[in-house]
Amino acid sequence: MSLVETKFENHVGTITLNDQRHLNALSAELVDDIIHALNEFNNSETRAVIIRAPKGVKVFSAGHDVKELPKGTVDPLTYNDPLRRVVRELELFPHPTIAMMEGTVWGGACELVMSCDILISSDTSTFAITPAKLGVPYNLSGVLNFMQNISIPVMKEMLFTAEPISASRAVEIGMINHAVPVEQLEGFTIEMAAKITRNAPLSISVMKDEMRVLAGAFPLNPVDFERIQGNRRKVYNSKDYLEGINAFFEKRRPEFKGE
Ligand code: YXS
Repeated sequence: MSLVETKFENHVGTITLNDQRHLNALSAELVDDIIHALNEFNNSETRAVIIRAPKGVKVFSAGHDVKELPKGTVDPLTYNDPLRRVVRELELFPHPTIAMMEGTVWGGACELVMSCDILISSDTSTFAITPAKLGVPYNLSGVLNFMQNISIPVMKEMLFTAEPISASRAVEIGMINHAVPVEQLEGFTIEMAAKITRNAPLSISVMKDEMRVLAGAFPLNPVDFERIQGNRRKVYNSKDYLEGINAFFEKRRPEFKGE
């Protein structure tokens, strides 16, 4: 059984993440279902896709499925990690995607929604980017993704404190487009999608691709890349990484020693 529900109406596809037992944690299974749904909507009838959770949820997504994170010696965020795969699919998807967020958005789910083109949340939603809480060495393309949505000082604050920020602050800093009262969220999002569907889809598609290519046009020296990968390796081989994961499951505050 699929962990997402899909609907197609008025040229707009809707993908509802529906693994509520696991707080929509981004397991490989949920990600595969999202990617499958995106592929189904990748046709000329589609003019926009909405990604949402069921009405009334407290948690939009709890982020990466921590149970699926390796316990040391293996890079937790490789090229083929579920989060990386779904982020790439969203970035390359030719039609506009709208993240419609009710509830709290955690860790990797922040990156998932930032890989959508337009972000609309309820005014009670919060956003937390959490690698430093778990000791995870976030990867370069993920950090670049955050840089494209958040100014560097605010991004540093979010990454270093791992504390949630409110929807109103997220709008203020330009991280999301709109925060609206929860009872208006669906109508507001559908209206935004309808405005998009009335415009020229080919023009929109090419502009989306242009923005993606330009935003990602960062030259990176191979020596720097190898140095960063080596330093990331030290992080996922560290005692702190194991402590972060263990503390998560033991429901306690981690004690990091920098080792
Ligand atoms: O105790 P049981 O077995 O029922 O399990 C609990 C939680 O352990 C589990 N759970 C998760 N399992 C795997 N991956 C997760 N991300 C995850 N989050 C939660 O679900 C069961 C119910 O959780 P519980 O009792 O805490 O629910 P709650 O309603 O009191 O609180 C909801 C949350 C979302 C506030 C709370 O579950 C929470 O703080 N979850 C972790 C949020 C988080 O830090 N996510 C980041 C995941 S790591 C990630 O995304 C990237 C790798 S990174 O950090 O690098 O960006």
